[in-house]
Order: sequence, then C-alpha cells, then structure tokens
Amino acid sequence: MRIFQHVTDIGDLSVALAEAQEVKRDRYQWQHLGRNKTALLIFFNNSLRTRLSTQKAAMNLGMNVIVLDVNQGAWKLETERGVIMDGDKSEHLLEAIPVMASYCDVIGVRSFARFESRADDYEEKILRQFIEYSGRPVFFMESATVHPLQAFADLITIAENRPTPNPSRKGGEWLHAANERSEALPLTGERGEGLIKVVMTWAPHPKALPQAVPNSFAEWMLAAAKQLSPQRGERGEGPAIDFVITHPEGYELDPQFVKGARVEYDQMKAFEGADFVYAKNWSCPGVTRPEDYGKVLHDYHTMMDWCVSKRQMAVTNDAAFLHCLPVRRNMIVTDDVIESPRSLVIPEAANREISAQVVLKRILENL
Ligand code: AN0
Ligand code: CP
Repeated sequence: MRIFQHVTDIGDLSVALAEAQEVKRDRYQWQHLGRNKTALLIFFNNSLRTRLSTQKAAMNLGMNVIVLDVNQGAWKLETERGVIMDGDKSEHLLEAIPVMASYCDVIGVRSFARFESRADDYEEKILRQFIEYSGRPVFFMESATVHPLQAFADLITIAENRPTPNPSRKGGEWLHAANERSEALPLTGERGEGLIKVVMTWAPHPKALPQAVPNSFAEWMLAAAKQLSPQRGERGEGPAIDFVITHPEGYELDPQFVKGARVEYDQMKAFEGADFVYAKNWSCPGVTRPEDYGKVLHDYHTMMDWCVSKRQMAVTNDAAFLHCLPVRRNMIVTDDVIESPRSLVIPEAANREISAQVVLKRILENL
C-alpha cells in the first residue's frame, strides 16, 4: 500500500479484519518491519486520538516517529501557487513537502476541509500535493473529505460487537458479543448470522464540522455490506449490514460516498430495530444546496430533537452507541446514553491503534 485514502486501498475487508485481530493478539510481533524507518505525522488541525494512536501504532511496529504541529512552531505555510508571499506565510508547501519527506519514509497528514471552496476540498487539494511532491507513501489522518483510519476502527468495533442469534433464547433474540460472551468472537468467519442494522445519524452541533467522518463511515459500511454479507456477498463471511443514514433535509452527503445507502429523513423511523447507532454532526455538504456548502443550516437550538437520547434508543434493538469522539455531550448525545453499558466509544477509540497499525504494517511491507 502506498496511499491510504479510500476503503478500496485496504483491499478485501475480511482479510483486513482478520489482520486487525492478529494485531490484537500480539501487537509487537512485527518490530523488525519498522526498524530504522521513520514515520512523520503532520497535523494542520487539532487531534487527541489520531495523534496518540498513530504514534503508538508506529512504535508497536518498531518505527521512529516525528510529529509536527504545523500551526505550533513551524513556519506558516502558503498553499496556493502564484501568490506574492508578502503576508504572514513564510514558506510554501511546495518547498516544505519535499524537505519534510527527506527526513522520513512514510507520511501521515491531517488537513481538514477549509470550507473556502467546495471544489478545493473535494479535490483534496492539500493531500494531493503531499502525494505528488513527497515521493513517500501517504496515509490520510482526516483530510478534507475522508477519515479512513476512523472508519476502519469503526468497522473493527462493529465486527467485534455484532449481535449474533442466541441459540438458548427464543427466535429474534440477540446476544452482544462483547457484553455477554467471556471472550470476543472472531472478527470474521462465522456464517449465517443474519442482518445487522447500522444507523448513522446526524446530530446538532454549534459549529460547522467537516463531512470527512460521515463520508468515510458510509463508504466503509457500504463496502462491508457488499463484501461481508453472507446473504448478498460472494464471500459469506462477517456480518451482513443494513446501512441507513438519517439527517435533516439539506445535509445530503456526496454520492461518491453514499451511493446505494438508504436515507430516511425521519430519525425515529430510522432508529427502529437498529443494532448500532453511529452519531455525528456534519455541516452542509453542498450537494442539494451548493450555495450553503460548509454551513450550519439551522440554529442548533431548533434541532435539539436530533440529539441522541433514551427516546430514540428505546426503539432500537438494544443498539450499541458509537461516536468517533471528541463529542459534545447533550448536543450530539445525552450523558445517560454515552455512559450506558451499550456505549462503545472507548473501545472504538482504542481500536484506532489497531486500524493504524494494520495500515502502517501494510505500508512498511511495501516500502
Ligand atoms: C472533527 C470533525 O468533525 O471532523 C474531528 C473528528 C474526528 N471534529 C471536530 O472538529 C470537533
Ligand atoms: N476521532 C478522532 O480522529 O479524534 P482526534 O480528532 O482526537 O484525533
């Protein structure tokens, strides 16, 4: 692997899930792979999980790690060509990229959507330049449009915690792997488990947030639904996924990520029978309302019904709750739901180390 951006970059998902399980079994077994190899992690935006989990994953593989916060201590970078650089930016990305690349073997970049131009964001103007001018493998640590390390960790978490029919109870009853079994189920390989329903819901937030997380989650769920479904897929492994997206009108996501997903505008209807609820806020993707790209469409005070609470969770199939974090409590989700035994936000965050390690391992194997 030289680029990690889309779900297709990781190849067969049942193989990737099996590899994640192998990493969990002993995460230090590939220390030789990273010996004398350096990962450079570049952050244009804040991070807690991505920074720590990716650094930890690289160290598990025996790598050296350099972390750069571009906005704290580095020269301010110009990203446009042709600009007369008489402002506050002292260095151009076109020099900075090859210089940074000369000190490392692998580059991870976090650069969020800027909401200045939809075309620039959706063409991945910044990450494209890293790919073109670094000559190094580049993995996306949340770009303008995708957050694949998060979506991969989400898929691992869903696979590990998927409900399975409980043979000791009457039909229709489910058993949640993590809560009711003494040891975790294998991630793949169990057949005939029936359909699980995964609902991704928009939730209110006071600020305009990117679409990267919901874009990637949708992309990975739809790929998983195709590849892992025992009913619909060819491989007959892993959970069969019924994926539903719910959001207020105007928040329609880009078809390149959500084509084939069911959209249900009635949140309560969408939640009915859900096994997993994935909450996230995103700003207007500019699909049905191009003029509103990157905007919060309504005063959040009028949208508080969308905050995930007991009311919505009551109509689910005792659903597990997921969120990529950081989360604003009582905006996105109520205290009681995020603190409930069905909340998986902490194991989900812990799986970020695992997804990052599978990705870095694949890159190292191909250096
Ligand atoms: C970012 C976002 O919504 O994309 C990062 C999430 C992983 N969240 C915030 O900026 C709060
Ligand atoms: N989920 C996630 O990417 O968190 P950070 O923004 O803290 O890295």
